[in-house]
Amino acid sequence: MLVLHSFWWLLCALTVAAKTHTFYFNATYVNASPDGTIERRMVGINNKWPIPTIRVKKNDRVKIHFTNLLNENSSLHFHGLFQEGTNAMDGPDMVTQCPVAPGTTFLFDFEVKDQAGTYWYHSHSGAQYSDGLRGLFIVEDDVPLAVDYDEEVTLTVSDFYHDVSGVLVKNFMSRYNPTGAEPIPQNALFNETRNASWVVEPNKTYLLRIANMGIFTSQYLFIENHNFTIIEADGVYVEPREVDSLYLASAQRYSVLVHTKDTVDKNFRFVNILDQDMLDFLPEDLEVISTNWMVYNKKNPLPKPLKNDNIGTTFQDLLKRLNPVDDFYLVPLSKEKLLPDADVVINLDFTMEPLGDGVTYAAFNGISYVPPKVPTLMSVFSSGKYADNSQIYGSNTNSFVIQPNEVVDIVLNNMDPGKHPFHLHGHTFQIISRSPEGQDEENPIKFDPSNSNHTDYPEYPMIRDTVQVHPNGFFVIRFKANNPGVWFFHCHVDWHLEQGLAITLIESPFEIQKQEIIQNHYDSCNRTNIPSYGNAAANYGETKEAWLNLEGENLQVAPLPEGFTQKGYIALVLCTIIAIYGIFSIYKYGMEDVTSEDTEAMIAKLYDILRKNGDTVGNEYHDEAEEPLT
Ligand SMILES: *[C@@H]1O[C@H](CO)[C@@H](O)[C@H](O)[C@H]1NC(C)=O
Ligand SMILES: *[C@@H]1O[C@H](CO)[C@@H](O)[C@H](O)[C@H]1NC(C)=O
Ligand SMILES: *[C@@H]1O[C@H](CO)[C@@H](O)[C@H](O)[C@H]1NC(C)=O
Ligand SMILES: *[C@@H]1O[C@H](CO)[C@@H](O)[C@H](O)[C@H]1NC(C)=O
Ligand SMILES: *[C@@H]1O[C@H](CO)[C@@H](O)[C@H](O)[C@H]1NC(C)=O
Ligand SMILES: *[C@@H]1O[C@H](CO)[C@@H](O)[C@H](O)[C@H]1NC(C)=O
Ligand SMILES: *[C@@H]1O[C@H](CO)[C@@H](O)[C@H](O)[C@H]1NC(C)=O
Ligand SMILES: *[C@@H]1O[C@H](CO)[C@@H](O)[C@H](O)[C@H]1NC(C)=O
Ligand SMILES: [Cu+2]
Repeated sequence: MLVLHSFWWLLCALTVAAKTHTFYFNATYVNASPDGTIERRMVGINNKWPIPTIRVKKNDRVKIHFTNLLNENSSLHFHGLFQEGTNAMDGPDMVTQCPVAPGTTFLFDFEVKDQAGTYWYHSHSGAQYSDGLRGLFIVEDDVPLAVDYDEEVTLTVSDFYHDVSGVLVKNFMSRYNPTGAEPIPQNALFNETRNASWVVEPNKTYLLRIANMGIFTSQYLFIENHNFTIIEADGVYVEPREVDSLYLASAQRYSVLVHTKDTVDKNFRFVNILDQDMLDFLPEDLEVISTNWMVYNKKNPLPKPLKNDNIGTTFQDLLKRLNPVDDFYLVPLSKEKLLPDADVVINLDFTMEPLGDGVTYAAFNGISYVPPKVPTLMSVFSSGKYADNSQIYGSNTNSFVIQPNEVVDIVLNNMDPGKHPFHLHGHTFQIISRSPEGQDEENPIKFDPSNSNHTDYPEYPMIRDTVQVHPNGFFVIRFKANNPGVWFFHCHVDWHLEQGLAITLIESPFEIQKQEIIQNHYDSCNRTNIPSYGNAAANYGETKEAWLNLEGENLQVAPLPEGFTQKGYIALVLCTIIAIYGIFSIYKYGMEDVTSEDTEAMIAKLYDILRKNGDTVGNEYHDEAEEPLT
């Protein structure tokens, strides 16, 4: 009887503890000057920017009445939250829902359930989060952390553009950008500003929750003469690891402990640095180093900002002195063992190339993701017994159907010389293999399935929700299909997502059908004039044939004509550009003024690509090209 009593008491306590947090969020335009150089229009919430940090406890319920008062579509995604049983609340446009149209309200309503750590939320409509619709989402654990600390502090880093995302995407996805060069940010931000001071007390241990909310660039982060002890990555507790710096790709998070010194006689630099390897060219006026300060005593002077020309050494040497952790070697505190061999292996070869409209697209196995006519989750709900046929989700959505509890490997071969952080919605995953950077662009390091066995893989692989692949290298990630839902897997460089670098996992479709999809979803589709019934082409009928009929579906642009190589295409555009030198403003990407050095750097880069491949720049491409490109 006594035992029973305490059981009920405990249950009661747990039930009482789970709280509902209700928010009324109006998405509104706000003028702000994050980097202190220009004022621009940001996307804020309730007329404020930066947007609020959401802080809840494990098992709490969250209700966000999200009203779009912008003149563009919007949405919210809660990055890293599993949305167990509430797939419809995950947020990405055309994957789990229709966009939230201007003037309408969408209710995001879900329980956080059994997960805790540092997460974030952001728009999942186009590249809109680069306009500022991005904030932290912290889930506190219901038990105290195993580590001791005195105070918790949050910190975000991000990249900042002077232009709004719509303009950036238009210039980026253009035939006049033949190498697919991504927009170059104008500044690196620290806590959404620059030149910030973090005032600390001596002899204290701080828990810093850190997120890279940038849209493109990975960043290095360090405090002079202080170390970080990593205890969490992407919501996964890890065995404590002391490092002198961090490297955060877009969307990655860490919790670290920082112990302050006993004395207050000096202040220190707190520095975040854009990974300039990711930038296709370096404008003269771009400061990749952002200096902020850890302030022990306001009366003492702040050390000078680090600049390329005053670091007493070269920038590359500065980076060489840093030893950020290689996240492959972090060990989850849970000591979760390597999952058994995969039941399903999804092989993805990733390339970038121009298609027939001259725009550079990203593709997995030659297929560039194009959103379907019906959000994929709506197709699951409307297709009944045909929901486990991957074909109904379209030929351009890279859709894969997964059965309950299957172990899935995603093998990603990066045939591109860039770094890319990949994110899987609805899951964390084990990183079971990752190659170093490939040195030969013509021969990327590919995963060799015949040369892999258990002993090659870590016993306790690192687990997280966003992982970067090295240039011309590969990774293999593994997870168990224990969370029914339509889950997006995509590069978190949103410029690349715009280029189509995504796949769709339809995990346990018949289990998804048992979930709820609220009327609000259908209203959103109605307001955006998007059908909410049918296959990827919005076709349906009584028969299987009707569901397999994809006539009218959205497809990628046709390829460049036969015989047209990428190099040839670049040469063509280069000729055109040189001919019409004056229109170089298309490369400015929002810089106030384009110096001729920038222009020359871009031309040099284009020439370099051609030379490296032994081609010469000639006129021979002109004639054939005129036709297919207009
Ligand atoms: C940071 O410092 C730079 C250089 O002094 C200045 O141009 C900029 O306006 C400052 N930004 C902010 C947000 O304080
Ligand atoms: C959101 O906007 C509506 C309409 O302008 C207004 O009535 C409401 O008070 C706003 N809500 C908040 C939380 O600012
Ligand atoms: C919102 O999305 C729909 C569907 O893609 C589109 O037709 C509509 O033009 C968009 N609305 C705005 C304001 O961009
Ligand atoms: C970053 O900003 C948050 C919110 O304003 C603040 O609480 C926190 O102390 C700041 N972090 C640092 C390191 O200054
Ligand atoms: C620092 O704090 C610890 C624990 O609070 C204390 O034992 C120690 O004496 C302090 N050291 C100094 C130099 O204040
Ligand atoms: C930081 O960690 C490194 C390696 O663990 C160690 O050698 C160094 O002394 C530490 N530095 C500080 C300031 O604690
Ligand atoms: C399996 O891995 C071990 C350790 O790396 C290696 O020695 C062995 O040759 C591998 N076996 C196969 C069949 O690849
Ligand atoms: C939206 O709702 C109206 C009224 O119920 C209906 O007539 C219309 O067909 C719907 N539009 C779409 C795209 O579903
Ligand atoms: Cu990418």
